[in-house]
Amino acid sequence: MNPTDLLLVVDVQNDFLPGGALAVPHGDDVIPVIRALAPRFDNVILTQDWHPPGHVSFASHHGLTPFSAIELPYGKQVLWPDHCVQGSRGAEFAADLSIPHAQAVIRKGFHAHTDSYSAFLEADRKTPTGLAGLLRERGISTVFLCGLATDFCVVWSALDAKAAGFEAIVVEDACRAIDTDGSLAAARAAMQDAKIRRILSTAI
Ligand code: VGL
Ligand code: ZN
Repeated sequence: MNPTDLLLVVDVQNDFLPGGALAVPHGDDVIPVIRALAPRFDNVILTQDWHPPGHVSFASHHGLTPFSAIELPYGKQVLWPDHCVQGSRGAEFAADLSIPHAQAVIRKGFHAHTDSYSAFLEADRKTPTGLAGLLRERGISTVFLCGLATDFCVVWSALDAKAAGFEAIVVEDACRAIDTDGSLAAARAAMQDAKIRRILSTAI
């Protein structure tokens, strides 16, 4: 592929797969698609959801039910089952993901009081992860996104990639959604508004 293209593989971690703490329906279906796609990119970066125990996005931290929502200083926060705890097996990449040539791993959500769906900017919408700078220094212009989950970490990362000046293209058949409380429809509308292209892996 073009040396200015990057494949961003979002959160393909055990906790988002069947049997995991925050299992995305059919989340494991993305693995063969991504395995076929990744070797075609010179540049691949993985993201890893990476929360400390007791993270502010965990329902258990608030004594509330998972998939409810609260207002935090930075806005609405959906509350999740405890997931992707730093160093846990659930936080590890899917064993059969196998992308040996991936060049970097961007961990996110490691600040106790702030979530980060986006690989670029935390949920306070101020704190950068450093990914935009990394991509700029490396001369990347187009970010292809795949992984989990379409309606949270993939869409937020795509919107922020676009806002940071990169072309953002979501590879739809290489993503799966959580779809809670209308989140998938909202994600699709947001991508359309932001003119983020959605393609199938067969078109690459
Ligand atoms: C994600 C919910 C909570 C994701 C991460 O990877 O989409 N969703 N943490
Ligand atoms: Zn998370």
